[in-house]
Amino acid sequence: MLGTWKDLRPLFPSLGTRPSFSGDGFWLKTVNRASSRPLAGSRNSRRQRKYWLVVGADEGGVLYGTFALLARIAQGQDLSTLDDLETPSAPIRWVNQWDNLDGSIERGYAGGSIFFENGAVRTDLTRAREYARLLASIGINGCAINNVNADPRLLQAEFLPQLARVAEAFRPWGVRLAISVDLSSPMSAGGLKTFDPLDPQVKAWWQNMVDRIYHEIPDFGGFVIKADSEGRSGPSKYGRTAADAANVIAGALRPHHGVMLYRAFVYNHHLDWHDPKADRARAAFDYFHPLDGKFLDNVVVQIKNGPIDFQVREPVSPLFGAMPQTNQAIELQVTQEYTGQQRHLVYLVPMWKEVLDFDMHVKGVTPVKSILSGQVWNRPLGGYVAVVNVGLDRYWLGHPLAMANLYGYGRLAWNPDLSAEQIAREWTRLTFGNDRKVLDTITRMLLPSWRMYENYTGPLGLQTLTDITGPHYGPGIESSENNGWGQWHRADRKGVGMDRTVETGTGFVGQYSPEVEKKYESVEKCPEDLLLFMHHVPYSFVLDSGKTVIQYLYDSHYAGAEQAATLVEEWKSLEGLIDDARYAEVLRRQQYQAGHAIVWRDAVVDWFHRESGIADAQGRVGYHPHRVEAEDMQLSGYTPVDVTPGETASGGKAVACTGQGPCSASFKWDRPSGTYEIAVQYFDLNHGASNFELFVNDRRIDSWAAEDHLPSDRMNGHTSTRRTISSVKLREGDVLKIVGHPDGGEPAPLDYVEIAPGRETVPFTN
Ligand code: GCV
Repeated sequence: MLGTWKDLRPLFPSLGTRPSFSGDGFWLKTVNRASSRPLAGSRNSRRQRKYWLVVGADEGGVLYGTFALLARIAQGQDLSTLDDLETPSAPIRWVNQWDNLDGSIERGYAGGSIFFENGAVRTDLTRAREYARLLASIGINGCAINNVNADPRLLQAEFLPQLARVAEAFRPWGVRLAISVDLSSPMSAGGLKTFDPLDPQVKAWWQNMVDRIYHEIPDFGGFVIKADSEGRSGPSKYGRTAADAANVIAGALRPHHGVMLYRAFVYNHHLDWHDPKADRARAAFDYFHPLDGKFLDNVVVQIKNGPIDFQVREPVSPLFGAMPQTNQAIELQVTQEYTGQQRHLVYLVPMWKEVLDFDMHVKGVTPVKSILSGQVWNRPLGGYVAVVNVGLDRYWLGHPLAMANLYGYGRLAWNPDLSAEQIAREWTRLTFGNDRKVLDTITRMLLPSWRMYENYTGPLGLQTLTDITGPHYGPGIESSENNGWGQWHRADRKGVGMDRTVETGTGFVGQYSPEVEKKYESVEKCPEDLLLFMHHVPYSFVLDSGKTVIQYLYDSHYAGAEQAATLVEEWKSLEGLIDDARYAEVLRRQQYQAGHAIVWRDAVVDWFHRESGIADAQGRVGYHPHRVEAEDMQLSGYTPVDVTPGETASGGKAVACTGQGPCSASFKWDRPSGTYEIAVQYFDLNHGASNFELFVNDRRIDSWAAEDHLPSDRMNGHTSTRRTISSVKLREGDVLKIVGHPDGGEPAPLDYVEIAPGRETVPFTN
């Protein structure tokens, strides 16, 4: 039986006094109650009936309690005696979508928007409805549907009825609609001459706008604001603060119970990289800390988990410990912008757990999670926001296993004490059923995947060594340097890492409480996985393991690429236990990841090798005995080209078929006969769909199309892709030939062929 406490208590007096649950909380309880009808065959005794009760603290609680009961049933849990009382950890449990009105999604990797197309809200909101149900099933209660780089058109009169349609789709699932707004809207959408928040006309404009929204959407959630950040307009234009701006709008929202989430992602992206004291990591604290206590009670400052920008590893933002008189929400990123864009399996829950459990030491034991819940400083509001960016893709996020992150986010927002493993297991059961092997294998794939990705993309606190001025996907080690964006790792010929100490560096470390500062300030005490975030050290610096920093960089990249390959084997062991469509889709992505991890590995180790001039003690870097470079093959039609950055192609070069084609590249196999695995490394640009054929002598043994949509139209670390052909019998003297057929301006580019004796190699005679 489902109902609120108010409804159910009179029917079940045995429930006793009201339990301690509140907002959105629930109680799952089994009770026995005498039925009103006597038992068949007995005149006196009354039938005892067992009831499963979903008792909500309020209506939201009934909804979440029902999902919780369904989840227990789906996981095959024992329901004979239920007594489970839950209250969510925090009132704000929102998601943000960075959808644009034209239907694209900023940092979205799973198809177009489920909300917008062609400048308007989509006519068909089926997916939006399904999304709301999905969000409700994991306890989410708010969704801002448009990009924080907000389009002012959203506040035009004709848009309101369209937004009301989305709110209607959300409503049955308790998800409140929110939108991101641009602070200059009074000018751009309202025709005023200013958007100075303290101008009375501007204030009146916001009030009027908010009232109109609530007239159409009475349960509207509120606004998200990105201002003075990455070129967005903001209060600084008028010498005003974030608090001035936030409060004017929050004041308008307050009578309607709406909230304002003001993002702390405010920084100068034109920093002077020559200045050793300049530091983007300092920005949020420097800007917001002095504003503590100045925000209205329905303003929540939305703080990214780290001080930079969703890197593979960052320290916790010091701002969490610095605003006792301000409501705070953490902003996490489900969409894997810097963590493989859902082409790489990266289960982020272990990372988020580290952040939420991190003790800020600001008032006794103060983990971030208890600051967010409002507990530490008795704040009325606070909580969680995640940038999700689901799209029209059939699996919502592209990679079917990436949904473990969305599920995990919701579960942590509800209860941050859950473990990463428990969440992985729950999700796997609910998604793929209760088969033991499936459960254990997928859990085993998910749990180490973040560390694995870190190993091959930027360990020791280097942050993701990606192309930061490009799509944030493949390797681009140097792109972090010599520009104003401030994602510096300061690697030079002698050493690596950014000195953020108080003593000699930027002073960032001093933004933490004294206990935390002490730990980070000292190069000896600093946790090694953040060493290079906090300190600049010579490559010869010796770590606890006894390895030098440079050797660690080499080793972790080799280890990471090897680990990524194991995911393929793990997944293959589930063939027949997973439906064909999802099996094939995950396999394709894991095989791709295994190949791209090698691209990452080679680019990073080559770059550091070149920069430091220090050899790999294990002799692997720059030594590829099983590779045949395309530029060294016998070429017909193909011409050698330089690849930029050089470390993203083997030997810095590839070959391209720039004419009509087809072109070919061939070489003679002069090694022992045997059965081998052949890897062909090529570039798959986001335009065209070149075709490749692989021949042994005149026998075609494989063909494929380069038809993926990787985020670049050039040959580089974003587009370098590996095709692996197993169990190929080669005889000494055989000629291997790759024929490339260019298409749509994509010149069937080839980097190398690698034929390694591996697990598959068995002696072959005859
Ligand atoms: C929506 C990073 C992303 C941007 C994003 C920004 C933000 O810089 O690369 O795409 O903009 O963060 O969070 O506002």
